[in-house]
Amino acid sequence: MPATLSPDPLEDMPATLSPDPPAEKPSSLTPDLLAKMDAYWRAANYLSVGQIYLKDNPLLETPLRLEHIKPRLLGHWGTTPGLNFLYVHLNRLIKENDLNMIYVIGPGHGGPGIVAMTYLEGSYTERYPAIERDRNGLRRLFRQFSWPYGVPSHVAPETPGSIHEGGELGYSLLHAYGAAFDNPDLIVACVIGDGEAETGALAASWHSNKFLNPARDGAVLPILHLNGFKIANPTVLARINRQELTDLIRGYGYEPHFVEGDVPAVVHQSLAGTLDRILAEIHKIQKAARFSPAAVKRPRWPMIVFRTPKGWTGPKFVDGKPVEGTWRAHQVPIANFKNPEHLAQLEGWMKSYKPHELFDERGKFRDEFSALAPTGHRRMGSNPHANGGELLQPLAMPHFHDYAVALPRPGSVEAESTRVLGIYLRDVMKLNLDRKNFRIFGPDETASNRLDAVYDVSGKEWMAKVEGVDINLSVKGRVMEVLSEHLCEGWLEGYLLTGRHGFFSCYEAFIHVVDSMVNQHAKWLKVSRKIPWRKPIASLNYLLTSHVWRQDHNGFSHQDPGFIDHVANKKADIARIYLPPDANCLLSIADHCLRSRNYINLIIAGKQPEWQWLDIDSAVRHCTAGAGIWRWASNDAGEPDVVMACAGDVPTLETLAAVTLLRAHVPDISIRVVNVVDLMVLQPQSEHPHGLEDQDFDELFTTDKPVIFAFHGYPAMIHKLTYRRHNHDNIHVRGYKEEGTTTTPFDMVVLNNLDRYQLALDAVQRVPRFSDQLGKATARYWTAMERHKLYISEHGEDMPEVRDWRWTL
Ligand SMILES: Cc1ncc(C[n+]2csc(CCOP(=O)(O)OP(=O)(O)O)c2C)c(N)n1
Repeated sequence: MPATLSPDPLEDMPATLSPDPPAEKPSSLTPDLLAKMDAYWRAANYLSVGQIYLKDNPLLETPLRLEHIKPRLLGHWGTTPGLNFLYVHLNRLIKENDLNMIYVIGPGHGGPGIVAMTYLEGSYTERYPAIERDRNGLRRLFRQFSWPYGVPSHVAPETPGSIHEGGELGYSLLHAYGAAFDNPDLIVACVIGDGEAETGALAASWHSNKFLNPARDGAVLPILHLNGFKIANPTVLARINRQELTDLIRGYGYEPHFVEGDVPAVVHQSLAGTLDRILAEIHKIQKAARFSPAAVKRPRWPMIVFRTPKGWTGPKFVDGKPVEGTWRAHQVPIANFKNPEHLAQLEGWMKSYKPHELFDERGKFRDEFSALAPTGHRRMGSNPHANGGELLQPLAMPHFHDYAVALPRPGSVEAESTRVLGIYLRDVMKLNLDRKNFRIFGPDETASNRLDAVYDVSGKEWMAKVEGVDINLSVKGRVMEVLSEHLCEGWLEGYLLTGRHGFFSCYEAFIHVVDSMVNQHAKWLKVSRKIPWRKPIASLNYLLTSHVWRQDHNGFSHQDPGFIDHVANKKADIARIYLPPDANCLLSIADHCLRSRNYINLIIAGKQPEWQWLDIDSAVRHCTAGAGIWRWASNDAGEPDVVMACAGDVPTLETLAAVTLLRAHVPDISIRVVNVVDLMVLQPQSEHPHGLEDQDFDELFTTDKPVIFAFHGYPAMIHKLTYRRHNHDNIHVRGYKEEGTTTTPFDMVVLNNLDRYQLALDAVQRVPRFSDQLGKATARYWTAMERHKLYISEHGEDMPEVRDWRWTL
């Protein structure tokens, strides 16, 4: 579906800025409104400081004493007043314009601020009725913060209105864009810490504007929170000159609007005016795009540079050292309350917000101020987009059996598993085009991973320039391709967290780029499960292909199956790992994963032509069980000499080839072949819900026979999963041991001792009754190895007996 126009008008646009662009002009908040908004901000700041410091005396009705102070002071003040200031102003914008808006906070350590704001607007108490809107509620609100079994210091899943924890900096803008995709009425205000902006993920995130279509998607309003400092250092963006910063932001395709200062009244006016102008600009962009979607152009979206002091309104000096406007404001500006001056200073600081003006005698936020907040779902703490499960609609799914590879018997047909899956995904896409709730993500690899059938129904989203040579680019694409695993992951997370579905395909080795992001998402899911009001969201589905065993052409850099280990460390109620041995199993697994909720599903499958083993009915049975004896490949009649186990497509092939070798050379050997498709069946039931009961495990693997286990990943994983099983001492695992290079596919398995000759030798070696044959078997092995090495050196490809091998038993 090639795009026929170039939607990018920015390419030739000269920068028109003067060397020192003027700050935004003040606007016209009435004095009354300004005073009330300032009071609202003071209330939020008061509650933020209260949460960090106090366990009692929330309204300072008696002089502050040591016993009112928390014994452990945990929290971050520095970013909080800025976040609060922005929230108050976004509230005005929402209310005056009836906006559908959510707030993503990059510096998630500003948690006390968002808790305070959602408390003031009432969202918090609706989710947590014990935190009432009176003196008792305030006391509990303060006490629970960063308190054992209370609430975390960050904008956590517990925080109403949040889709972004922000503990690990770098992903705010990605989550914001993910939320905005396919949500045309939504505006996502996204605060980016100026420290956060130094991360690689955030630096690349600005380019998300080349993938957002104003006709179809919502808007993201990036707000760079230029408070100048990180924990202990200045930030880069605060120490380049204004023109350089402007050029950088314009270079990313945004129009910066500067709001700066440290005099609240001035900044209030400036921000209000700027937000009004920006909203008008957003509406203008959207109106133009929606008026003629076919001619949509990439706009220059507005963004805000919000330069205010770190720790604004906090203590200016503590112990003679400057705090407000410095890195010292980052966490807890005043500590060590053994010093009586500090107690007085904290009390003075808190009283500077004039709490008695803000809260009535019962501790309730006064109506004249609380009336400033939006109501119902318009409150950012109650917007259903920030609790995506509330909006989640199941996908319309094709019947996956219809895409099955037909095979008369095991090993009689070859197919590329991911290509088969691609046709199925094409139809998942097609069936959900109207619902606008499914996207496919990949770092420039959708076609390489053989999923290109999806382009028949949806192009690749692209708002930048299009040239004649390009194919499948479209301003309406639902396939998201950008060479950044960070961007793919972050967009997908944002998309899922706001109640939609997605699928991420990636080269196996490079998914590690997002290891840490996966950690964060897994943590989010784990915590969310225990929060009754957080509704389940669609699972995060990975297809890892172009995997370790078939990266022979790209070499060592592309060979790493360690993501399995990474995901396996996650909580059992989150992590699922599947190794379908063929296309029909892959279909069955993918269908299951797309229907599942709240999981991280890891699927690993090859894209090369491979022998197919199971017809679709057998595949469904096998995948439902998670592991099973392949009777057609076994001859054990219930009492094997050896169990040949395998997990992963290439290990399955090598195992079956080893079986044919053994049956040829050791005619009376009795072999059982067990294939594992759901890796977590290996764990005990007590550890993972998919874990087999011990008795079922023993029925597959026996209690006393040697198990030669050929595994896709690092061998230690199998030992880790099975160490409590009866037969563990007898499980001998072959897998990837960090040997690789640019070589033939078969040499890859040879280098790692996962090859059929090795597996066959292992079997003979481990069965006591064949000890007299070990010498001959070992000689056979070395002869085969010599033949293999000589052959590939001379011919550059694998031996015919390997290339042409097929299942004949
Ligand atoms: C990826 C990552 N690295 C390091 C940290 C530790 N850390 C927490 S806050 C912070 C400074 C953040 O600065 P900024 O983004 O400017 O936020 P603000 O100044 O508004 O607090 C750092 C380095 C982190 N949370 N995440």
